[in-house]
Amino acid sequence: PDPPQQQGPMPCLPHLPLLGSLPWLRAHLPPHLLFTQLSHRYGPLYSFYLGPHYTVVINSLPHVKEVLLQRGKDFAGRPFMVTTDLLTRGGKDIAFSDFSPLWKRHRRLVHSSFTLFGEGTHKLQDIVLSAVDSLCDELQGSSGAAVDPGPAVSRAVTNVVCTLVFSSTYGRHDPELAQVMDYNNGIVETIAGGGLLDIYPWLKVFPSEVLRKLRECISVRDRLLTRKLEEHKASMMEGAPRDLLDALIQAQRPQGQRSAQQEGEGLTDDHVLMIAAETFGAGVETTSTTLLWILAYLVHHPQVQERVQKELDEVVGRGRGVCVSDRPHLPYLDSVTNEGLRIRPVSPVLIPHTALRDSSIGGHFIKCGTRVLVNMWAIHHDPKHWEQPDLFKPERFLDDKGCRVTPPSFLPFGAGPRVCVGESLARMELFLFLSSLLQRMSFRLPDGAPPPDLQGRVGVVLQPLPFKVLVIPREKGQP
Ligand code: HEM
Ligand code: PLO
Repeated sequence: PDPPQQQGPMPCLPHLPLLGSLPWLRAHLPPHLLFTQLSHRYGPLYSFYLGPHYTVVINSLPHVKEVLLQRGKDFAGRPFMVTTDLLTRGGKDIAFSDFSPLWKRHRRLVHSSFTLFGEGTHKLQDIVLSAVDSLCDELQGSSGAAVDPGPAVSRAVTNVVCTLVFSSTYGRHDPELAQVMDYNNGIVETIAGGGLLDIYPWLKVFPSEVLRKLRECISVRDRLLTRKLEEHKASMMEGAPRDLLDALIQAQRPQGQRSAQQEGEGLTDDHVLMIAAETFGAGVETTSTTLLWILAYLVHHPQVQERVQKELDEVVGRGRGVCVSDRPHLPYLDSVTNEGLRIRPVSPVLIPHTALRDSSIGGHFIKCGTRVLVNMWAIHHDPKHWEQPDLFKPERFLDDKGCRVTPPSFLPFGAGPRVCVGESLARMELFLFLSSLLQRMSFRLPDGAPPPDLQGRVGVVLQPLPFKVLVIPREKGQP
């Protein structure tokens, strides 16, 4: 049901010509915390001006439902931003592209290609399990020394996505893998550093260190991907796509199935490259960040770790590897994953949305073109929906019989027309990585080391700071 009609105008922060509300937004807090704090003063729905751009911030569940679901189509646009425009060759991707019939077709195409290459097949499971094996070897090789799991986890996740997107698997010291991880990190660092540039696009006429670095990373990415595209075009077999790149190339060609052909309409080489690059980037950053947050919380909560391992021992044992079909029987592990995604959402403020037509939120008129920021952090930490929201308590996602429950205020992948296209892929990966790791080893705080920082650092995703763990191998065979 719609929330009651609001009386009076929507609360708005003070604003000046040109600067808008920026002088009032200069807190020493990351955006999701600042927006949450402002909601205590202005209420859950308020607005401000980012320079000239009128922007509405959503901090409560009924309004989130209106914007993403009930009137999802009204709010499925994306604003123009200098950095993402560079990254995507003018919006030839999925995530940062504004709404258009072409975008819609391409989004559907990506979705169906994922089904081909992962969900529902054994392929993804095999790819993940082989990456997990090398990750386990690498972590267990630390032989009693404290290690930062970050680089090894990123490498493993990068390898999975490289296999899915362009069938490359890399050894630990492969220079191409290092190059891929390097440019990706560079983009992650700069894409959110465009703050002011994205508000005042005319600033790009001035030299900018951020834009210089971003351009450099993009050119490394483009060289690598263009080579992959040429190789794929030369070696691909009709009707037998090996990976996402093959599936996209196939959709470009007039043969293909009728539906795939229609969806592939207007799919230029630029689109193929941008979609592949984005799947790759999204696949790596989100999954590795989530895994590291969960490891950090498990080190803080050894009793949770033990309970996951007890469940694994009972359901799977230690004599064989975990597989996708074990997932329905491991509800506690799923609840730990969910609690990780709740307490530290990868994207605490979703990618900005824009109103594609005149619409309304909470009974307030919203003009076409308005920017809408969905503060998912506020929803995931709202004491109205969560008891002690700042505590890590996986049991929230289980009922008193130990069966899964998913509260409506849990939306780590967003919802509606712009919902994440990688959710089931991500969930399968998270499951296979976490279960295999915890089946084979435990993670402890090294003697004398500080516990992992849980505040993290915000960029385009909310990442944990590097931390060290002690890896303790568990016995093979039955417990
Ligand atoms: C969009 C979360 C993994 C591809 C999004 C959005 C969120 C999200 C919150 C934005 C929704 C919005 O703007 O309203 C996550 C989380 C992940 C994850 C928490 C893992 C833990 C992945 C993976 C892929 C992926 C593995 C691809 C392989 C995308 C794409 C979009 C997107 C392409 C843009 C959709 C659009 O704008 O239409 N994701 N994601 N994500 N995600 Fe994910
Ligand atoms: C990560 C760095 C890559 O080089 C480019 C890239 C593409 C897609 C982005 C991703 C980055 C960060 C996480 C994003 C994803 C699209 C959806 C996902 C923003 C910038 C989330 C969590 O919303």
